[in-house]
Amino acid sequence: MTADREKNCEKKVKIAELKLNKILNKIDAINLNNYFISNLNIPGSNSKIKCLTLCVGLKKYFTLALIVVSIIGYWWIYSGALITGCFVKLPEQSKSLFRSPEDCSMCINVNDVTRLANISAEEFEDLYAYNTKPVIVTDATKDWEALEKFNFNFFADFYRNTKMGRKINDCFYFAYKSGLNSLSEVFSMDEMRANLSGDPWYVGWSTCYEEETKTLRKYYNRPYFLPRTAESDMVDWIFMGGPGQGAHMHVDSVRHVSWQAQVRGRKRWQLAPPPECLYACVPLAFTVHSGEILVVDTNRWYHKTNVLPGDISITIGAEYD
Ligand SMILES: O=C(O)CCC(=O)C(=O)O
Repeated sequence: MTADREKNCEKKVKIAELKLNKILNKIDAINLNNYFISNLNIPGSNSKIKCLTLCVGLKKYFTLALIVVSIIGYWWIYSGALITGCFVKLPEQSKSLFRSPEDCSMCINVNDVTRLANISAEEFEDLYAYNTKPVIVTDATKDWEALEKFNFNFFADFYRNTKMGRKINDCFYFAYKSGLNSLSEVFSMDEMRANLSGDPWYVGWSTCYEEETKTLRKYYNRPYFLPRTAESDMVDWIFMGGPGQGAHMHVDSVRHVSWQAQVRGRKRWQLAPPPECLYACVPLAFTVHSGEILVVDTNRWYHKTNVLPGDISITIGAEYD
């Protein structure tokens, strides 16, 4: 009886070993690279082997494709980051979602905009240059040629004939609701629209080449009231367009406070405190007339503009530190 049992047991162990071997063989067959190499030259390989060979081949291509895609993806993200300084470009509107909360002392007791004239750079520095109360200086563009020369055709000629290395569509550009997607589209507009008789439009752009900024700056000066030590980058902003148009309510994430000279036309500004200060502060609204310069921290005040009826609106602006 015991001998029988032992035999039975041995049989079962053998069967188990056989099954295990079968499984191990299968696993070995799934060791695809070995399988591919060992079966590649077998004449008359059956269809299963062919299929496995094909799968292995595909697997190799897949691995290769994955490597190529990873390299291209890495290069794309990295080179983008080198050019723009960031890895992910956020849509303009989403930037305000990620700003840090404001200290509401920036807007408490600010109930209106102050108009100033004949103010020294020292006094301006002490009282206005670096605080958050918006001010308008009314006498700072008196000798600016821009007031006379800047119009749609001036910029159209300037950018069409530019020989200063600026490609017309380089730098920042804002189309707002114009449907004009680049500066070249702006300056290929038909005459009727350019004269504000067709579809309304409003656009903004920055200069970004030293030569371009230098050439434009021949038509306007550094505002006389800016602190003597204040410096500006070689980047200016230009906003241009017709009545009823303007920038939507937004907050900027530029580096510094800016001055904005109304070279032509009149523009209504609405400033709103940041949402977290809505109960502590009041919104402001005022008109900037031709020849006046607004100084405002657009990184802290939400702002919206609207060109008033009449002439085309042209604004030149720059940041200062
Ligand atoms: O001048 C305008 O219409 C818009 C200005 C503006 O939005 C800005 O400077 O951030």
